[in-house]
Amino acid sequence: MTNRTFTMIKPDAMKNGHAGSIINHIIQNGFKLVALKMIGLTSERAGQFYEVHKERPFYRELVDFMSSGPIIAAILEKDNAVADFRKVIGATDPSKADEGTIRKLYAASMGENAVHGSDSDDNAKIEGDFFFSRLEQF
Ligand code: 3AN
Repeated sequence: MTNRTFTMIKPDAMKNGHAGSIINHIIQNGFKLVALKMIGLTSERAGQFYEVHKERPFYRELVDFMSSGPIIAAILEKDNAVADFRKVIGATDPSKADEGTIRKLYAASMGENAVHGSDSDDNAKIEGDFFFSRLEQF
């Protein structure tokens, strides 16, 4: 599957009231929603999701943050979805993100950076399946 990616609207953007604007921004950039849910991650589930970053110094901070409030998880469809969505969200560090990107518009810091976007087709599939059953993926 090369035309899908996975995203989360993170707790900072949810708390700051940016969820609606971010979903609209995503749709306006040509992505179609094929799965969507609002969900609270426990620290255990957040830890599993970010398992690949387990050895990084920011892992605990990241898990605590991602379990600090509800998120919106979604699967998005578009040609070249993974790469195009990374362009739409901007750099991991919002201060380095290009003008008009979601992180430039809505994120405050490297840790609390408003949105997640998968970094490969394989991870998009793994991450989408982490949140959505087959019946929830349209
Ligand atoms: P991206 O989300 O742009 O793919 P990754 O995969 O390097 O970035 O990092 C995953 C997540 O870990 C980021 N979205 C961010 O929330 C967090 N993170 C990355 N680097 C740092 C850091 N230096 N300090 C705190 N959190 C970080």
